[in-house]
Parts: sequence; structure tokens; C-alpha cells
Amino acid sequence: MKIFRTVCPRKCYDACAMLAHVEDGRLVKVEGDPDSRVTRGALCPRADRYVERTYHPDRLLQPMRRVGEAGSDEFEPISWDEAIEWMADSLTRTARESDPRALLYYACTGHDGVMTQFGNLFLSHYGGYSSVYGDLCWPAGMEATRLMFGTLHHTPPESYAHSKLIVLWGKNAAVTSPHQMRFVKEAQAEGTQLVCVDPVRTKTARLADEHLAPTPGTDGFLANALAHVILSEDLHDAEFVREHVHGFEDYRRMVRQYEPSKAAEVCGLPKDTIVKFARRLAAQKPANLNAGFGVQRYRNGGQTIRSLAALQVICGNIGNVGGGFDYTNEAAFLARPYPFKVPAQPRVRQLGPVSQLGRVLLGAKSPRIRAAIIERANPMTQNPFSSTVHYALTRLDFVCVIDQFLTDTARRANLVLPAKTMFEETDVHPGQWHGILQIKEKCIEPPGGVRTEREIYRALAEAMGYPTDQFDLDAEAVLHEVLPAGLSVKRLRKESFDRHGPDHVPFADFRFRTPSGKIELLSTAAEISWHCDPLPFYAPPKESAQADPERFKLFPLHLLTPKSEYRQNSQWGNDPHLNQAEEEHAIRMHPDDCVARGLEDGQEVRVYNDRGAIKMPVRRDEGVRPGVAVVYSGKWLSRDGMSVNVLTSDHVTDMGYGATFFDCLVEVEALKSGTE
Ligand SMILES: Nc1nc2c(c(=O)[nH]1)N[C@H]1C(S)=C(S)[C@@H](COP(=O)(O)OP(=O)(O)OC[C@H]3O[C@@H](n4cnc5c(=O)[nH]c(N)nc54)[C@H](O)[C@@H]3O)O[C@H]1N2
Ligand SMILES: Nc1nc2c(c(=O)[nH]1)N[C@H]1C(S)=C(S)[C@@H](COP(=O)(O)OP(=O)(O)OC[C@H]3O[C@@H](n4cnc5c(=O)[nH]c(N)nc54)[C@H](O)[C@@H]3O)O[C@H]1N2
Ligand SMILES: [Mo]
Repeated sequence: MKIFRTVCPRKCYDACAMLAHVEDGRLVKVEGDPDSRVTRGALCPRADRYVERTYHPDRLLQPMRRVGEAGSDEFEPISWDEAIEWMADSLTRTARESDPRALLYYACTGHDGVMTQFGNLFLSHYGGYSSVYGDLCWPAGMEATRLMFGTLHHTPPESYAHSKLIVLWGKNAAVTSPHQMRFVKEAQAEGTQLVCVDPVRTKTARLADEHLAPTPGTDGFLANALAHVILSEDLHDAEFVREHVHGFEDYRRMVRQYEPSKAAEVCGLPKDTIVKFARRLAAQKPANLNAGFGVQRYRNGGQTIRSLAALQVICGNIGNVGGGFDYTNEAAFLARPYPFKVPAQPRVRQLGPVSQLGRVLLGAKSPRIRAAIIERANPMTQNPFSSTVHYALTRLDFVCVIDQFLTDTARRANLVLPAKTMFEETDVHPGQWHGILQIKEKCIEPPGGVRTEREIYRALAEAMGYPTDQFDLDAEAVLHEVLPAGLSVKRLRKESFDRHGPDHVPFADFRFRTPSGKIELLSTAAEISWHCDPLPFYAPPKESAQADPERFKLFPLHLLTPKSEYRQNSQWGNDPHLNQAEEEHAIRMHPDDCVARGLEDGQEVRVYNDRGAIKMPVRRDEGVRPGVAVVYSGKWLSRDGMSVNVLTSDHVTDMGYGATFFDCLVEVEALKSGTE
């Protein structure tokens, strides 16, 4: 038996440190690494299923050619030689008859790491490609945090022990960052108070001392109203603001208009609750405020995060032990790109924001998109307004998907190539919560017939007559170049790398890499870069009663589609054990909203708007705010008969080119008998 230290490479907060047990070349057990300071020997329910995932009977083990219609599971196995020849022919024809930019290269976050760069090396030789910009996940909040503080610092997990108050705002840490939640609970046991702000009484909200459930997308208004109370009652930290803040007087003038009585109306919370929460924020110092990604999946997401961060600024909760505004960790970007030598930079055509993948593919002209390579991504289920992705993919001449399973996206490919798992290639991976860089060690060989992406692109380069020497670089050689200065692979094998350590206090030196060198409540850069107001004024979400009363009349429910505890986006959606562990897959609504529509508990309903419709049972749930409906995302069209993203909007966030998954209105009705 051999034991390897490794780390979960999903796009996830926790990046769990794991020990992989291997016997006779086979992975037999995966457990949490007890030596990790932050994940401390525990795994989430998904990582606990890595052995089963690796040897899942549905895992793809050889290249497959689709013989049935798009969406079906009719594929036949072909040899690697045939697959590579077909792919090389298709790409050569695309470039010859049209332009290299008639090829779409699309990768998402199914597997992070630095060994994912070989696709780009191949495309440099190919000469060009089309792409989309932005990100489905976190960019509005990242941009907002950067505009205000200059960098994305994050407090270390240990700092909660010093906080009097922790606010988890639009973050369901008990589900999406369970190891963080352990630290929160430990602090609570010592007297720290936890406030959770979420329209839904989530697992996290149930653990909180206070839960505020505002109307979705109105948090910016709420935060500005809290600031109104804090400033009008002179509860702010005047000295901190004088020393370290740019634009305070403008901000103070701005928040005057956000009266708590107005906020009560807009956010649907009692005025008294708002006033009390404001006083609490100012009084219970040091306080940590952690904004989740959920709160920025709206058109107004960036400005909302700026309003949230501003609260910590005016209360002087920046640079102090136990304080801090947390969003994500700049350490997530510790590794640099590998300096490949390429004949010329590829000509990249940016088609548009990733949230509009389907729309921009359909609209691309001169050249139109003819072919696509998709890896580490499942846009058929994960991208918003997914019916547009469906139309776009089925119109292409050639689609190659590299994945471990026959996902909804893979079913629309002409050619599917089997992908390696995390245990089959060495790489490094940082955590976006704790920021610790860990080695992900290769511990087993890929099963016969499976190649790493690097090997796939190498074979393709060879078939197309490109030089292959750089594709032969192994993981150690790549890591050697991309790791932060002074850090070696050898050292990383012995211990993980934490740039700051457990006692780190972000911004303790009060130096901010912003244009003014101070915290920018007033940001000219926001205006120049994003045409946003330099102050964090509130604008309603695009799909709301305030912004679009006509739409609201037709579709009066806010649909939230957050993460399930039992899937990683769409991953593990094919795990029978986890599917069983999840509560029934249903749309959850407040009993009043069910009664108003004559819906019985458990009844089949149709959830619809002008983009699409799905059907599923409804569950009456007191924990969901009236006017809101909740469906966990990540179900598979091919397995579960529906993907919630046929309903979601493909608008773009106010900054960072993010997606607006939760900025989505729907209506729900009883399924009439005989309706499909
Ligand atoms: N409605 C709704 N939609 C959402 C969200 C939401 O909250 N609500 N969240 C959004 C967010 S935050 C994100 S990050 C995106 C994620 O979107 P995606 O990254 O597209 O989705 P995933 O389901 O994580 O995984 C993509 C695929 O990668 C494959 N994969 C895993 N490892 C490897 C590998 O080593 N090589 C290759 N080639 N493939 C591999 C998996 O099998 C999986 O099919 O989804 C977004 N979609
Ligand atoms: N179990 C599990 N964990 C995961 C993932 C997974 O798929 N499964 N995916 C990982 C990834 S890719 C990501 S991006 C992270 C995201 O993890 P989180 O940061 O927790 O973000 P979300 O799950 O998108 O949303 C969090 C909460 O925001 C709430 N919310 C929605 N709208 C609003 C609003 O207007 N105001 C407020 N205050 N709250 C609102 C939702 O009800 C939800 O409970 O999780 C990571 N961890
Ligand atoms: Mo994400």
C-alpha cells in the first residue's frame, strides 16, 4: 500500500487536502489529510466518493464517435489513431476553408490546475481560435473587491477566533465551504455571534444566531441603508475613515437617500431589524464580513459587493485582528502561466461574454463558428439560457468534447475523448478560501485508453505537423517554471505553501494598491472600466418588480438555483449514492405562494418563463422567503429530464463580465394532466 498526499482540484473554496491510498496500482481509499491546518482530516460528501467516481462504470475509457442524433447516447468506440486523424482533418479543413478563428475553444472549471495549458500551446501553432471572456463564477465580486482595496486579501481561517461577530452574506458555507464552517462553529462555541443574510433559510442560516432574508438582489440597498443608520448615528470609525478612505464624504452624502424605512420596503425586511443590525455591525467589533458568490450573480452584483465591503470600511473593520472583508483569496492565482515558446501569438477572436455563450456562437460571422473543442466544461447544463447553447452546438460541423463521462454536452459532440482524473496527473492547486497551495500528486496510471489533455494535444500537434518538444514537458518541468519564486516541487511535496500563515492580518500595513493608495469608496476606476457610478449606488436587478414591472406581472417569482451539497456543479450528478442522499429534487416555495397557486405539497408543477420550462414536484417550505423559489443546480438533462439553466438569464454583471444566474424571474403552475 502506498499513500500519496494530494488535493481536490475542483473550483471550490476548500481545496481539501487528501491522502490517496493505492494498492497494486489501484486507488482503494481517499481520506482527509489530518495534517492539513485548515481542512483537518475531513472531506466533503463528494470527495468522499472519489474512488467510486474514478472507477464509475460509466467512465469513458476510449474515444467515441456519435452515431445517433445529438443528445442520444448512441456512440461507438473508435481507436485513438482514428480519433486524432479525424480531429486533425476537421481542424485543418476549418482553417483552410475558413479561418482558424472558426474554431471555438471552450474550457471551464471542471478541473483547475496549471497542466491545463497545453490546449493553448496547441492553438498557438494552429494560429488562432475564437473564445469568450469573463467567467460564470465570481468575477463581479472580484472586480468590486479589487476596485475598493486594490487586492483580494482573505483572512486566514484561524482569525475567526478573534471575531466578536461573523457575517456570512450570500454564502452557504455549511454546504459550499464546510471546513470554513467548522472554524465558524468553533468561534461560535467561544461566544462569537453569526449572522447570515440569505433569502433562504439554508443549512448555514439554521446555524446562525440571526438570519436576515431580504428580497433577492436588493442587498446593495440593504447595505447602503445599514450605512445610513451607522453614519447618521455617528457609530462609524471616524479616525479610520479619515486616515485610510478615499471618497468618504461623497459616500456619506450618497447613503443619506437610503433610509431604513425605504429599505424595509425594497428589501422586504422590518425597519427595526435593519436598524438593529446596523447598530450591531458597528458595536460588535472586531467583525468579519464574508460575502459569498451568490450575492453577485445579479446584474447589480459588483455594486452590491462594493456596498457590502463599504460597511466594513466605515466600521474600521479592515486591517484589525478578527475583522476583515473576505470574498476570495488572491493566492488562488499564485502559479504563473508557463512561458511556452510559440511561433507567434495566436489570433484570438473574443466573441462576447461567457454568460452569452450560446447567443454569441449563433451570432458569430466572418467567419462563422464551424468547429469546437470543449474541455473541463459542461455548458449544456451549466451555462445560463442553455437552450441557446444547445442550438449553437447542434449547428456546428464538428464538436470534440474531452470529459470523463458522457455528459449532456458530450452527447452533443461528434467526437468524445476520455479524460484523466485528478489521480492520474501531477499538478498544483490553490484554495480560494484558505489560499494554501498544495501538490496534487499523480498516484495511479490512467486506465488503458485514457490520455491526459497534454498527451491528446501532443498527438494532435504531431498529426498536424507542429513541433512537439514542448508537449513532452512533464509536470515537474512545468511546475518548476510556474511556482512562486523560491518554491520548489520538492518542497511542495513535503509541505503545502502558505504565503501568509495563520496569524496574517490582511491590510495590517494599511497600504492599498488602488489609484489613490487608500480604500476607495469613490472609485473613478469603476466608472472608467465599467461605466458604473463611482459610488456604490443601488440599481435593482434586471429581472425585478422595480426594473421590469411588466415581466414581474408575468413571472412573479425570483428563482434561485444555488449549489447542492451532493454535486459539484454538474459533477457527481451521476453518483447513485449521492443522488439518494440528496433530498428529493423539487422546487421549494413558501406555503403562501403554493396556496396562492393552488399547489399541493409534492404535486408536479411546471416552472416557466419566456426562455424555457421544466417540470418537477413542488415542496412547501417555510424556510423560503415568499416570492422566491429554489431549485438546486447541476442536474443532468439526460438523466433527470431537465436542467434548470433553460430558465436562467444570460445577462451580464455590471462589472467583471460575470453571469446573472439568480437574476431570474419565473412562474409556477400546476401541471395539467396530459401536458408534457
Ligand atoms: N443555475 C446555475 N448554474 C450555474 C451556477 C449556479 O450557481 N446556478 N454556478 C456556476 C458556477 S459558479 C460555475 S463555477 C460553473 C461550472 O461550470 P462547469 O465547469 O462547466 O461545470 P462542472 O459541472 O463543474 O464540470 C465540467 C466538466 O468537467 C469534467 N472534468 C472534470 N475533470 C476533468 C479533467 O481533468 N479533464 C477534463 N477534460 N474534464 C474534466 C467533469 O466531468 C464535468 O463534466 O457553473 C455555473 N452554473
Ligand atoms: N457542495 C458544493 N460546494 C461547492 C460547489 C458545489 O457545486 N457544491 N461549487 C463551488 C463553486 S464553483 C462555487 S462558485 C461556490 C459558491 O458558493 P457560495 O459562495 O456559497 O455561493 P452560491 O451557492 O452560489 O450562493 C450562496 C447563497 O446565496 C444565496 N443568495 C442568492 N441570492 C441572494 C441574494 O440576493 N442575497 C443574498 N444575501 N443571498 C442570496 C443563495 O440562497 C445561497 O444560499 O461553491 C463551491 N462549493
Ligand atoms: Mo463557481
